[in-house]
Amino acid sequence: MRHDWTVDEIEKLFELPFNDLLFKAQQCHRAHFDANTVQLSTLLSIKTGGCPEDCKYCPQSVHHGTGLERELLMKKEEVVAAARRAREKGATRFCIGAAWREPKGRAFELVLDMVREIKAMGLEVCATLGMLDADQAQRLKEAGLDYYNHNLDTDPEFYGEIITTRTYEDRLNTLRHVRDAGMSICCGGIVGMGESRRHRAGLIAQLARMQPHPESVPINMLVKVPGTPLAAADELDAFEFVRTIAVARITMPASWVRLSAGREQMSEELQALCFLAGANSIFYGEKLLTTGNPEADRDRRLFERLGLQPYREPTPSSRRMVNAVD
Ligand code: SAM
Ligand code: DTB
Ligand code: SF4
Repeated sequence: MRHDWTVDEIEKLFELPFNDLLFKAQQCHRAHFDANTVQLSTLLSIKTGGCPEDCKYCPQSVHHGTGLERELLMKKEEVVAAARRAREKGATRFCIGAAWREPKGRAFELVLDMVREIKAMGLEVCATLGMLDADQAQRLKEAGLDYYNHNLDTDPEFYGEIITTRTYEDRLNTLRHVRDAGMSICCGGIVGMGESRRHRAGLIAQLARMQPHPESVPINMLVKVPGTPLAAADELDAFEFVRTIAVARITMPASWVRLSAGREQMSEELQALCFLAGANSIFYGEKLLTTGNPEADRDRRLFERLGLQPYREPTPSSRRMVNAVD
């Protein structure tokens, strides 16, 4: 497994003829995974809106007038009931998200309780709660958290255009704490924010240079939410999105690459191309955090039409598929 990718090399992958790029991605995918299996994670926003950070893409920031209704931290019983429904529908991982800069005080204790209960249901548990210190990461691990999601979002050189209230270094520090605590990392980014291809290559280089690679790599297509500064961002060419997935697959061949936000706005044919490019994980269930996602029934029908199988087993915290070598 390589961890020394340069931005130039990755940009060259982006420049390949589409068919050559997809062929290469398929080869990598098939060397490490069953190419017809897709992992399903269900998201739940346990604390919505009112976030002090200024991420330009995000409907939950207090800095943007999106009209989103703020909600307090959900009760554990409601969260556990949602996790049970997700499990019944076939998800193997439940991911709880909170619109916080970082977790604090009693709210953090309540989240630890939620993690324990969801874990006891036989689901994998993921959380995305903002920045963590070393002690918080350790406590989440002890509560049974399998994955922590914390995205780099974009290239370090473009980052300042998107977020000013938290640095790239802050993000890398949180990821370090998650790794040191022994949890798996879910880390990716967003495309379609007006960044260049070079910036997309730069984001993938940051991820692919991590050692080990993040076990899960969400590639989000910007969801343009009215009221956010990026609401009128130019549409990204759909093939460029597929290329980004393919490049993530080639550079991080044994990671789960997630076709993440933006599926509701995509045709099923485009989603099929993403699976062909090596995406093997999705968010499953009618809602992401605050925006929509395809209905579960619709995804099940799509899987049937494509002969895709949901991955049935929880994927424990280390790398886990056929032939994976690191
Ligand atoms: N507040 C925490 C944080 O930012 O670390 C956790 C929740 S935050 C909403 C999780 C991720 O969702 C962000 O890092 C970003 O990549 C993604 N996201 C948020 N809004 C999005 C949008 N409009 N389109 C695509 N992805 C989005
Ligand atoms: C990730 O990379 N994408 C998810 C998850 N991690 C937490 C969130 C997408 C959010 C899309 C906008 C919303 O629904 O608020
Ligand atoms: Fe807050 Fe996370 Fe949204 Fe940024 S992405 S505004 S940190 S909820």
